[in-house]
Amino acid sequence: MKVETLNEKFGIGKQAHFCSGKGGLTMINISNNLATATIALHGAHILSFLPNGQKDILWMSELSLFETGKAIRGGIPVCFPWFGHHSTDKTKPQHGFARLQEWKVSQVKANEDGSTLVSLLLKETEVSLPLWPFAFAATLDFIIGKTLEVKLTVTNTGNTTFEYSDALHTYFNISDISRIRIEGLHKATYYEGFAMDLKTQESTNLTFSTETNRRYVNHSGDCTITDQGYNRKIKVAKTGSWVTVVWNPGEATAKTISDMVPDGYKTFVCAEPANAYTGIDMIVLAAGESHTLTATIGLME
Ligand code: TA6
Repeated sequence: MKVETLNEKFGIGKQAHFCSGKGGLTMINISNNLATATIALHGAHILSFLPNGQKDILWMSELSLFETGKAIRGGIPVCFPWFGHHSTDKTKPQHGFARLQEWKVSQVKANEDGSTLVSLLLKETEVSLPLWPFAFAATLDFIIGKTLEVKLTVTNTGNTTFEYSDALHTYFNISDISRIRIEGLHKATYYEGFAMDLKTQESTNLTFSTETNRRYVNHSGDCTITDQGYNRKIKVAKTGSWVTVVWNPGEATAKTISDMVPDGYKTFVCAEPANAYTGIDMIVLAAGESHTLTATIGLME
């Protein structure tokens, strides 16, 4: 749908305005009394979220691609219907196809509390079916207010049971990776990278001095990112998620990532509400069933 038509059908003055953004991708700019945000229809990908008077909560790579069929680096990539590599076919796109496809707008609404709702929809397509042969409806609801709520609901609209993994692969904007700590993972068990041994986090705080890529399993609690440099605490609350992924590539791996500047790793950390450990935390949906994963992200007073 053209930008003009989207504005006619769904626009709400300055509060919700569609435009052609970077790389010609269609985006919606939200500006209400509580926050501003930008969401690309490509991938249902939120690029920025600024509660009033604050620096962006989300990090965006200055070298990110903005191209049809390519993933955006930063913001919140939506990983679905699998997280990471496909379990049996490595030629299929990493983190699934949802972040590579343009989603449709189903609703934009000014809420009474001053926040703005944006609902986007993805169903099976000619692109998705060869990769994953199931009928589905995925809805991504964003509520842009004092906090950012992101809700991914997947419904099995076909006749056969399917399983999937998912993640809201959130890149948080931080002052410096050496000046943050994450709380909420004490005593949680995790897998590091591709290692198969389960470890337990003994420390109260997770701090970063090297590459970190952990999947905390059986973890459905909240996390808090305390940033000494920006003097703020970001709370990441979630529902419908049993895995928390924490990722920072560190210096050496960052150099191998082409859509990120070499020291880009210093200014973000990913803390990701997910269901993402093959064999343990897949979501299984019979015909007609739905599952919802939500993340609520905001600053602690
Ligand atoms: O969430 C961590 C992770 O799965 C890492 O292993 C790392 O590869 C990262 O996601 C980024 O993946 P991407 O495909 O966006 O480069």
